[in-house]
Amino acid sequence: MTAPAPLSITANQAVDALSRAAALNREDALRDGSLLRLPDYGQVVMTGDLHGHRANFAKLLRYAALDRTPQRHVILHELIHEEVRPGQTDQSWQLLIEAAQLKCEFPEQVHFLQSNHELAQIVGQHISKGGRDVIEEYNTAVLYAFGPAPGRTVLDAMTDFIDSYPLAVRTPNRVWISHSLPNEWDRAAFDPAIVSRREFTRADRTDGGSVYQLVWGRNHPMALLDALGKAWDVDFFLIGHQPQEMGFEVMHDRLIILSSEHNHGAFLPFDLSKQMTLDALTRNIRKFVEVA
Ligand SMILES: [Mn+2]
Repeated sequence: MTAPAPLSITANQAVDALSRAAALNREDALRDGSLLRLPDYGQVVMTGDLHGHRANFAKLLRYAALDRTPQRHVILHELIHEEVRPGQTDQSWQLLIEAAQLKCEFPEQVHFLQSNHELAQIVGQHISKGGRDVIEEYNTAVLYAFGPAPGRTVLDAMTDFIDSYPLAVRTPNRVWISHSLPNEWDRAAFDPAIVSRREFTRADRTDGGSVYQLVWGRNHPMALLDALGKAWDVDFFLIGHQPQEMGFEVMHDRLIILSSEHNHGAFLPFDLSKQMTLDALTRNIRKFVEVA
């Protein structure tokens, strides 16, 4: 795999793309509160976490061919905070800017979902991975790339862009799409109607709040899926968040977990007009390695 060329962009161009993409997210015609309701025609491509994997992002775009397929939607989430080797810096900010540019180019087809790493970036909640503080590393990398003062304007535009993300997608053929789902033990405190709101408080977005629970949960037994399926009137759930060595996992006849941040990463395209089964969804899973 060859690494993509570094993004060549000025701070002003980055701020412009991020600000325009944020406005487009907020004005999305499909948006109902913080839920995107996809139409009953065309196709959607759900991905797993990308964590700065620009080579897989490039493959996704080649597969999706958005310019030639105007009824196809692509769902992106958890684009930032990449796994770095010692001596390297986090370059995932490049993917966030590229994705914002893509939204500007295809505003009706490209959609974002809130994720825990991106949420942490905007509430300033520190995440430690292997002794590293990923928020600190990310901010430092942006300031280094653009210079301290312009870098600060880029970071501010990134915060506003992430703030504009919806929380979930619902398809007319009864599929729920979000970064994750709340934990079973959060079920009593979690408010499924959080997705109908547009504005969130700090309490909603930090530990104990429903936005936080939606993007951070990792324990989704059958009973939880049954309860959420009723609350949201859906049959199946597509999420990311939990790393999958082989790109995906299928659970409880209702849930598929995707991950897109490595060479065995996967994504899932499906038709919005056809009745879906878990088998049909599972058969549609594609590997990035299959895409030329
Ligand atoms: Mn996550």
